[in-house]
Formats: sequence, structure tokens, C-alpha cells
Amino acid sequence: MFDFSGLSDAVIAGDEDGVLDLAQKAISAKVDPLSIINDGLIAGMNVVGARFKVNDMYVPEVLMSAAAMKAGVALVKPLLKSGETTTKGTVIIGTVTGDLHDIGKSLVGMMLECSGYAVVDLGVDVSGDDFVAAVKANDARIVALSCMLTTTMLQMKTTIEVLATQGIRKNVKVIIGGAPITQEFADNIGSDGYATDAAGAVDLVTKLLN
Ligand code: B1M
Repeated sequence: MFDFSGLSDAVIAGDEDGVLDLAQKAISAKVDPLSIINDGLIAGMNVVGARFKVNDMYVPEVLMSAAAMKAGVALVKPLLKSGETTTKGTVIIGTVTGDLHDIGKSLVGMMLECSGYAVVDLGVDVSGDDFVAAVKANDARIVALSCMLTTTMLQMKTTIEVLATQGIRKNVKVIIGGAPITQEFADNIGSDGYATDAAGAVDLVTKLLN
């Protein structure tokens, strides 16, 4: 059994080299890539979140942890590739207006890609109009909205309204997720589904498209 605590600690310390070294050791030890992400990298980030909340860590330190986490994910990502050559459909993903959190959204996009979907990642602080333009340009079937702040949650509703006023809501399924999101909120704003994590998002997209 691989000891993930060193990897989590390196994320907490914002030690990018340490993360890369320990993630590589886990890869060499043939540890399941998803476990490296969930039990090592995300576990570390969860501690960062808890410490950030009680002012035991501050924004510059959190940014270093985020950079270390991203470096680890980038190292593991190629091992998650499903090898599928055909796409099951295109997903447009982004974090909504006013919200700059991108780690969870990128993980969801990565897992969808690994499951055979084409993913267009619009990044963070994405407006409803940008989602509309991307759906049209890519003939997408799914719009995936991420949000991490209670103050930006309602931008998901706004985005769905923009999709409707621009006439494309009927052509796409809208799924949402992120730490403050609940099933009740998802139902209230008229989305087609909610997932708590990246694996759940893949299951949801598969269900909605079949
Ligand atoms: Co921010 N931040 N942050 N932050 N930050 C949170 C979200 C917070 C909970 C921290 C806290 O207080 N404990 C808090 C929000 C509180 C609230 O709204 N009630 C918070 C705050 C307050 C802020 C600022 C306002 C702080 C400030 O400036 N005073 C500010 C806002 C900036 C802005 O967005 N406008 C801010 C800034 C930042 C940083 C820039 C420093 C950095 C982001 C760096 C980056 O993303 N490049 C940051 C970080 C890192 C965090 C925490 C610590 C970690 C987030 C993370 O990456 N988690 C976070 C605390 C926490 O979440 N515990 C926090 C790891 C990631 C794998 O998980 O993102 O939850 P997560 O994604 C999961 C699921 O949520 C789900 O699947 C993912 C994978 O399992 N999921 C989906 C996500 N999107 C989905 C979409 C789906 C389905 C599932 O379908 C479409």
C-alpha cells in the first residue's frame, strides 16, 4: 500500500518539486493514477481548504498549493487516457462569471476527456455569451458549469437564462457542480443534473446522452 501522506503534505506545503517526485514514485510503484489524484493530491488540497477557512493559510500559500497540485495532475493525466479515438460528444466546460477557481473544473474536464468525450475548456470567469458562442462553434451537446463561491452560484442560473434567450437551451443538457452546489439548487435553477465530483460528472453526462 502506497503511503499518500507525503504527497498530501507536499501539496499542503506548496512544494511542487516534492509533489512531482512523490507522484513519480507512485507511478513507478504502479499505484492507480486515480488514487494518486484522490488519495494524495485532492486529500492535500482538502487540508489546504480547511486551513484557509480558519486563516491558518493565506492566498499566496494557497496559490502555491494549487500550482503544486496542478503539476501533479499534469504528470498523472497521460496515464488516465482511455485510448479511445472516437468522441462520444462535445462538452463545453467552464467556471462561471466572477469565479476564478479552476482546479475542480479542470479535473472534471480531464475525466470527461479520458472517458471519450471531446472537451472544450473555456477556463474561469466565463460569461453566458461565451458559453453560447462555444456551443455554437463546437456543436456541443453538454454545457458543464463549475462554481466554488456562494457569491457566484447565481451566475449558473444567469448562464442557463442566457442559453435560453439565445435559443440554444433546448439543444444542450446543462450540468453543474462545485463545493457549494446541492441537488436542490440544481433543480431550482433548471439545470439537467448535478454531480458532486469528477467521476459523478462522467456518469451524469453518460446518462444524459444515452
Ligand atoms: Co478560494 N475559496 N477563494 N481560492 N478556495 C474556497 C472555495 C473556500 C471554500 C475556502 C474557504 O473559505 N474554506 C471559499 C469560498 C467560501 C464561500 O463561497 N462560501 C473561498 C474564498 C472565500 C475565496 C476568495 C473570495 C478569497 C479571498 O480573496 N478573500 C477568493 C475568490 C476569488 C474568485 O474566485 N473571484 C479565492 C481565491 C482562491 C485562490 C485563487 C487563492 C485559489 C484558487 C486557485 C485556482 O483554482 N487556480 C483558491 C483555492 C485553491 C480554494 C480552496 C482552498 C480549494 C479549491 C480546490 O481547488 N479544491 C477552496 C476550499 C475548498 O474547496 N475546500 C476555496 C480541490 C478541487 C479538486 O476540489 O474545486 O471542490 P473542488 O472540485 C471538485 C468538486 O467540487 C467537483 O468535482 C471536483 C473534483 O472532485 N466539481 C464539479 C467542481 N466543479 C464541478 C462541475 C461539475 C461537477 C462536479 O459539473 C459541471
